[in-house]
Amino acid sequence: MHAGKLQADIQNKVSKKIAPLFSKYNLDLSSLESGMKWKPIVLIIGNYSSGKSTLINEIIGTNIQRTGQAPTDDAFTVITSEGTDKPEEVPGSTLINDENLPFVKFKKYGEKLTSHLILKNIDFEMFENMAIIDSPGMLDATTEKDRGYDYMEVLGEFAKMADLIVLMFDPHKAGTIKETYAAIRNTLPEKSGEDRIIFVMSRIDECDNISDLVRSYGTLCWNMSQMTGRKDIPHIYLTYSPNVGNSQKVEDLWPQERKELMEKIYAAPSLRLNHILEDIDRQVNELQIVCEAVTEFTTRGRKLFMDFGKITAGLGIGLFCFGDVISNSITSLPSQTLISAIRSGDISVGNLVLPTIFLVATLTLGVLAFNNFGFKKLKKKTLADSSKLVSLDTEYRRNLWTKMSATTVSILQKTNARDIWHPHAGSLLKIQRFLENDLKKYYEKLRS
Ligand SMILES: Nc1nc2c(ncn2[C@@H]2O[C@H](COP(=O)(O)OP(=O)(O)OP(=O)(O)O)[C@@H](O)[C@H]2O)c(=O)[nH]1
Ligand SMILES: [Mg+2]
Repeated sequence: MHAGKLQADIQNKVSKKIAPLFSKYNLDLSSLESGMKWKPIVLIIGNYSSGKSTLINEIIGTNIQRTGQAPTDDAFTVITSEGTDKPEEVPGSTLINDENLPFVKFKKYGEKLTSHLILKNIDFEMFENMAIIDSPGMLDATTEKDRGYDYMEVLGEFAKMADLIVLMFDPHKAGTIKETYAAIRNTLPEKSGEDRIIFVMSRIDECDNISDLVRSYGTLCWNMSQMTGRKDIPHIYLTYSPNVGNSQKVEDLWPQERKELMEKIYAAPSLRLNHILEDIDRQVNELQIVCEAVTEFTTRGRKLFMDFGKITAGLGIGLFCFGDVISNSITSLPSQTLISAIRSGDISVGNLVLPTIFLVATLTLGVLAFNNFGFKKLKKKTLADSSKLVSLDTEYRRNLWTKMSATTVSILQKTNARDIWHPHAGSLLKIQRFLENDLKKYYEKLRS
């Protein structure tokens, strides 16, 4: 199936089958929906002067971005091809108000960010189905505060949208990568986020000799192993810009992986569908665990109601049969009890009045007791140990629950006794069917 058609198909299925369930459980699907709306995105981040803009200029073949040795650029620049009939530059204030673009969510970061966001529309065929985002370079921790918006959080938001994140650094500042990585990593899907990031050490031509390069590389690996908590180091592309690098020195001495890096970037659009599916997968699994917990809670609620029901019904039947006997022995009323009427074979409607009142009153009291004591106690007990509502047998499920438990608790806090009759199990079934049938089918289509 053609990728565009498949994407439209997925989008349609999500909005029909899944979106209503997200709103039912008060979960936000907007990031997914806005992500599906637009083109594949490559995000270039890293410390200042690491060569981000130089790399972008090289890809496009013109000096669209300013470059320089000091911190040069303090804006997020989205570069893409929107068509020659569209303006060459679109300011952030327009971008954050355009519902057809995925930038509406940046409104909440305020005017300071908006004035540092811009879209550049270029006439370049490859960018018709792709956008590259150049970002302000990481500064050191003290200068970071001056931006007027939460830079790390914004970086995380951009990372969430991106199909490929190129994390660049140069040999002089190999140690500064840690914070950038931390800011983006926890915004990405648990299972596959790592695949979306590629690490690039640029400007290696500036290393005077091999030991210089090895030292920088070592610093980097050390920082990376601390960040990822893993001993294996992901591939680090060692590159320099052939346009500005000291090519005389480097040609034979240094490795050059610029070509592979470029190919990775060019191939980013093909990752888009896979990422959309991964994001859906992650968010629907989050929805599923919430729904599972709520379903379990209502099941417990119904079981408790049945227990109350059994006791109340027993008491009600007892009082229906013998309540008037007790009343007769105390007040001599009614003059003839139901039992004696049955014995004498002369039963009338009048004999049923008091027993029926007893029965109805007992049942009503039973329901009131459930609503005011039984259910409230169950709710309190459940909320005190909400993790028991779901099975947490795998690491994945435990992480999922850590992320979603607060949402679940806030849903349960709002429930009242009547909600135990809500058909949550039906929603859960729909979610499971979507994960097991629809989503699997899409993954298969993508692979074929
Ligand atoms: N020798 C050498 N210089 C490079 C290389 N790549 C970039 N430069 C130079 O390094 C400086 C910084 O490059 P930029 O592309 O502006 O870096 P940036 O990451 O965009 O920096 P900010 O926008 O400030 O965050 C410029 O003067 C470039 O000419 C390279 O591979 N080798
Ligand atoms: Mg730059």
